[in-house]
Parts: sequence; C-alpha cells; structure tokens
Amino acid sequence: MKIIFATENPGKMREVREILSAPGIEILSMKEAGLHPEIREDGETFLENARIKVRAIGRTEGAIVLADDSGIEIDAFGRGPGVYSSRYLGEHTDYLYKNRFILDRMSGLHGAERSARYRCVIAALFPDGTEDHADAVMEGEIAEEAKGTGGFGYDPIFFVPEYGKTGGELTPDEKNLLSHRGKALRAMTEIIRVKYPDLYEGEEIQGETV
Ligand code: ITT
Repeated sequence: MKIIFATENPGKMREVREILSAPGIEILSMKEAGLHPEIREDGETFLENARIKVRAIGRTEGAIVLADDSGIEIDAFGRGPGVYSSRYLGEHTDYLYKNRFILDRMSGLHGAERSARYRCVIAALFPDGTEDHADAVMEGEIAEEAKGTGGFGYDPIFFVPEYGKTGGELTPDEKNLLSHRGKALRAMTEIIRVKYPDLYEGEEIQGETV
C-alpha cells in the first residue's frame, strides 16, 4: 500500500515520514508521486482545506491519499491566524520576520495572555472512495523570545509547557510525541488499521503499540 501525502511543505513531510513510516507502506509526497495539482485552499475551516487537498489528488488505486491542514491559534489575536497561518503576513514571507512581528505585537502581554495552540486536521481519501479525518491540538503559549532552530514555521516562538522549551528547541521525537500533527497522525493510523488490518499491525507508532 502507498500513502500519497498532499503537501508542498517539506517540514510537514519530514514529520509525516517520521511518524507514519512502517514496513510495507511506501510514503510519497505529491511531488514524488509525480502529481502537481492546482490546489485552491479556500475553505473556512481546517477540515474543509484538508478535504480540498485530498480531493485535488483524488481517489487513487493502491494508495491512501492523506493531507494535513494545520495552523496556530493565538488567543490574543482572536484565535488568528488559524487557517490563514501559512498566508499570514504573506505566503512567501520569511518566518524570521513573521515570528518577530508576532513577538513585537504581543509585547506587554504575559502568562495566560500569551496562550496559543497548534491545531491539525488530517483528511484521508481511501482507494474505495470513502473519506475520514482525525484532528488534534497542542496547547502552549507564545514565548517571550524566539529560541531554537528545529521544527519549522512558528516553532521557535511556540513554547511547550510540558518540556519547558520552544518547538524550535525540541528534538523531532519530543515534538512528534506531543504535537498536534503527531497525535492526529496516530489517530489516523488507527482509522487505517481498522480499514486495512494488515497495515500498522503490531507497529510501534512513536512509542505506542497499535
Ligand atoms: P500544504 O498546504 O502544502 O500542506 P502549508 O504550509 O501551506 O502546506 P497549511 O495551509 O496547513 O500548510 O498551513 C499550515 C501552517 O501552519 C504552516 O505553514 C505553519 O505556518 C503553521 N504550522 C502548522 N503546523 C506547524 C508546526 O508543527 N510547526 C510550526 N508551524 C506550523
């Protein structure tokens, strides 16, 4: 069985491989599958956008098509940028600038006033044409300053209380264990396992035997 993952974001793709890899499953990005669909992410929710991405690839013989739509919700910004996270301050704007801008805009806010979360929806389109999805959040806060170079996007300014570190300072394993994407992808492996019992049977998915 193949998994075609409908993303153009290399940071996401790296985490997807770390979490979903298992013997007997070939994981391909859209590009690796030779697919370059025109995707207009004009949904108003993470779920709508995740569905738009899997449907842009379409039902595929011998492959489960998955997509991730995710973002950061900053409570002080009315839960924005949310679904607009990748387009916030311009789609091609460097994250050094975006993260600096957020820190500046939040100066003067402390403690609970800096609460934020990452949210992720994973959509699936199966070879039989059926669809499903899984979602998860990771609660945290916007750090007082950017730290670390790991992860991607907003990770250097996203403080994870459980570790006392920013996402940028976490190892890949630490991030995957608690992250919105890690949790949603593991929930998706459960959905896949129910549909295709041979896949992920007895596999250790980031520390949990499924
Ligand atoms: P694809 O649509 O091609 O998958 P994208 O980056 O445009 O790539 P989204 O529309 O889902 O994906 O936007 C997600 C954005 O949310 C992402 O670009 C980051 O800005 C932010 N984000 C989501 N998860 C993140 C994480 O784990 N670490 C850091 N930033 C994250």
